[in-house]
Amino acid sequence: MKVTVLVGGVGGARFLQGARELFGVTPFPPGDGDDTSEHSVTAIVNVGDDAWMHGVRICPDLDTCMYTLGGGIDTDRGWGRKGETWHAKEELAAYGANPDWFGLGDRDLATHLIRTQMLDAGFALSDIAAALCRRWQPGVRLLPVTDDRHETHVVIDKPDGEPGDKVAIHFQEWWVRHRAQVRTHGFAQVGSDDATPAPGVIEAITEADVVLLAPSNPVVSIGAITSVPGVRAALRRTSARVVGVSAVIDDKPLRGMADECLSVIGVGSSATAIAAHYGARSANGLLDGWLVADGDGAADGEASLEGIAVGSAPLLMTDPATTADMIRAACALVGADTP
Ligand code: FO1
Repeated sequence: MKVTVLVGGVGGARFLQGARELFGVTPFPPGDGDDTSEHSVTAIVNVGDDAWMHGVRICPDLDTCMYTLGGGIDTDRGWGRKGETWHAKEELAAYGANPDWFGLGDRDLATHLIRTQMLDAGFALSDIAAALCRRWQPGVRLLPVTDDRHETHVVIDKPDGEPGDKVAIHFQEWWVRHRAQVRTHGFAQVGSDDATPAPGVIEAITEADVVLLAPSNPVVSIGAITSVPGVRAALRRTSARVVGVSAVIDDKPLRGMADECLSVIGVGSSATAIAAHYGARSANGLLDGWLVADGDGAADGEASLEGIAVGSAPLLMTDPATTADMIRAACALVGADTP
């Protein structure tokens, strides 16, 4: 089977651990002769969180997936490297260098330095991701949704401004510095006006046997991915079945601030509201199937989910085997056989 997964950061990485477990994929990139599995898993990864800081390019969702699948992640934080030290961050702060609110780890810094050097040498982000993965061997192919700049910026009330004054800040500042605790008016993808899908992204969608939307943030992860021109159209025309997994349990997000993001765009934080937001493929939306947590409302097939096969399963990704069961249930919803 060819499996394609749209993912963001922490939740997406855990979901990919389950996909790797279920489909038994061997280390990528293919062609090294050691790719013996009959299945392949390609992750289309959000780049909206990406940022230039202290002169290096940071790609949080790509790195979180790479480190998690490669065994280098700090499992308590869910991001950055285990065994991390923060000397460079402390030294930068001692010079008064900004930003001082972002956790730039010493081990993590090496990844950003390699990536920045390769960008400066003219390599595309997707080539850089493949090169970094030769070290980490994630087993899943990690593809940035675009090689172009497509950052998520957030429109907020201007701090210390006049009433009504607004300013746009980078998603990382909103997420890390402000923890979303500022009046927020909207999100915008900033970068190249003509961002295009990275090489292999459209094929990964149109040639898949099944496409999964991971239980990542529906707005700043799945939404940012599908905002890249061409991606939504590919999802609508693929012969694969497209099934999403709810990012909430008991209508509350598991991590991150999905509820904060959803309320900004006027979407409720329930499994039903998120599915209605994604829409049914039969009605110009994204979904053929929608897996919700046991007990969440959408399981009784509310009218707003017309055209979407809805099912329920335990959604807490406590370990790869449990996540594999969840993915098996999601695929079964749309008649996609799994091992
Ligand atoms: N998240 C935080 O909450 N605080 C941080 O200081 C922080 C630093 C950081 C450094 C590298 C990296 O790859 C991720 C980092 N994250 C941090 C997570 C990052 O903000 C992600 O964008 C979110 O986890 C959303 O996916």
